[in-house]
Amino acid sequence: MQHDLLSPQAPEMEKIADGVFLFRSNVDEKQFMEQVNKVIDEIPFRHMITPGGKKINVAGTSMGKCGWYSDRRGYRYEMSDPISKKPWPEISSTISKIITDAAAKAGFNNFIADSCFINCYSPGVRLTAHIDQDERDFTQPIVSVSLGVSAIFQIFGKTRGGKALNIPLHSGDLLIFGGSARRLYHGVKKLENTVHPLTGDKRINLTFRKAL
Ligand SMILES: O=C(O)CCC(=O)C(=O)O
Repeated sequence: MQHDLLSPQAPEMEKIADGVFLFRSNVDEKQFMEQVNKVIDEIPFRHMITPGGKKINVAGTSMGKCGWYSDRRGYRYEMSDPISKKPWPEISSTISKIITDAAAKAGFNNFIADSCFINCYSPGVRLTAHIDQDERDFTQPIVSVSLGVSAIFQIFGKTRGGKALNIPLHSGDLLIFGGSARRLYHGVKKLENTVHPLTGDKRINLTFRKAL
């Protein structure tokens, strides 16, 4: 169903599928972008490599107690940046509360993210279908915030192929997937070559997780 965001009937949260909840235009984009800028001043976006030696086309960095990392040694969470040896910048208490409150509205009480991976997509870049499975507790949801250029987020099933549920994500949208959707394959379609006032030709995505 289409909702007019300006009408009083526009829901704050929409259940898209089992375990998948969307909050349209939910966050203050500038506030989140300021947090991203603080992080990249400390630990800039970088293209990691897969354990098999392939470059990951989406550039990334992290904030929180631990950060997701990939190199020849494998996919894992690291307590500090293996290259600069710096601890990952903190998730501010204001942002942490916004994420915890949104998760609670979707039925995931007491979600406290200890890690946030920040993805930076350039035009033409896509995120191949994958499952987030380096975290310890899969009962904890994933909370994802989009900034800048819009993209199509895709949720597949328990296997990589097949028909996807396509969810257009715009700047300021907050998406939660947990419960029965937590371990489904998901990815992002190729980013269009267009610009957004907040990020230029880039899309930034913040993925909040409880990893430890
Ligand atoms: O960019 C997105 O919307 C999703 C990111 C994602 O799936 C991930 O970082 O695992």
